[in-house]
Amino acid sequence: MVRRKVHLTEEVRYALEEGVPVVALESTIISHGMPWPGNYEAAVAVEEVVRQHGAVPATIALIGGKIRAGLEKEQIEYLARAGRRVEKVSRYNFAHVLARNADGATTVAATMWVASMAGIRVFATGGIGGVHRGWAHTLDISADLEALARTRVAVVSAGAKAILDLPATLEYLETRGVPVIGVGTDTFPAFFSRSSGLKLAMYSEDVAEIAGWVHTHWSLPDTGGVLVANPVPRERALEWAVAQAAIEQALKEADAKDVRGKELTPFLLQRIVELTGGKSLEANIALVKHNAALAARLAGELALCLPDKG
Ligand code: PSU
Ligand code: MN
Repeated sequence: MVRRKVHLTEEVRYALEEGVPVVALESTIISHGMPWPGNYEAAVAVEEVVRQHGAVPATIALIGGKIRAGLEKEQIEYLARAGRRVEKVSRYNFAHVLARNADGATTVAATMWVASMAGIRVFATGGIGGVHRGWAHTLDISADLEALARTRVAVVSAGAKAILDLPATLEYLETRGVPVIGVGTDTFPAFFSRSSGLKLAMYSEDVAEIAGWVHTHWSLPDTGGVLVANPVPRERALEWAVAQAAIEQALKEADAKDVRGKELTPFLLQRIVELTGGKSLEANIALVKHNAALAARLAGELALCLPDKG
């Protein structure tokens, strides 16, 4: 059996060979998470933030049946323009997209998988998927949580998306052995808002200290990912009440229209952008950049802990 190879750009290949810090970035947020042309501008800007903080960005996607870590600008533009015409790829449909030589925008779950195949240890996103509200009826639990349980990658996110059942999401992460580390906060961030009010067991402001914790986690057998929870910058945060009102409304509409499964998250995010007059999109872009900066610094610190991949 030949193992599928991950196609790297020159920049990413060189960085991985020479031990330069690398930060993985996902592509579902480009094709399904934000509208054109802001999605293209944001994706390119996020890559730039990673570079400014001393790491090489590796945006991950499936293009033409190839697994790619590191994209050319034209490829990012293609994913941004194509939007929903590009399949949203998680782990369950990853092989199906490859086998058809098709294109896919990778979710957090799929991006973590590719990052780990390529030897990339740090990944920046907006907010991870999690346990959906009403999970007891739908059993809708994002594959992102299973990926965090299984795959050794540190994911920097602004907590989980506020459209979710956040207490249940934290419970699930605890059950599956995933450390959740707050950055400068002892509560779980709620994506558009800085805090959900839910207490975290671990937090620090010091990136080197966080890297040390991640490194120690990976020195133990059978450990998987780590969630580094970095709150949205204060000046772009939505007020809790404003965010909740938009979320409640969007959830009601999704229910009325029977939007489910993989369509649910993109639908809710898009409606919330409309309902907040674009404020949630500004928050989303700001928090992804903020996470990218932290991820680059974390990758730098981890490179000091892990001279060769570990
Ligand atoms: N966070 C964002 N925008 C997004 C997503 C997360 O700010 O578009 C995407 C991620 O790719 C995440 C996915 O993995 O939504 C979760 O989808 P689901 O709930 O269907 O697993
Ligand atoms: Mn789901």
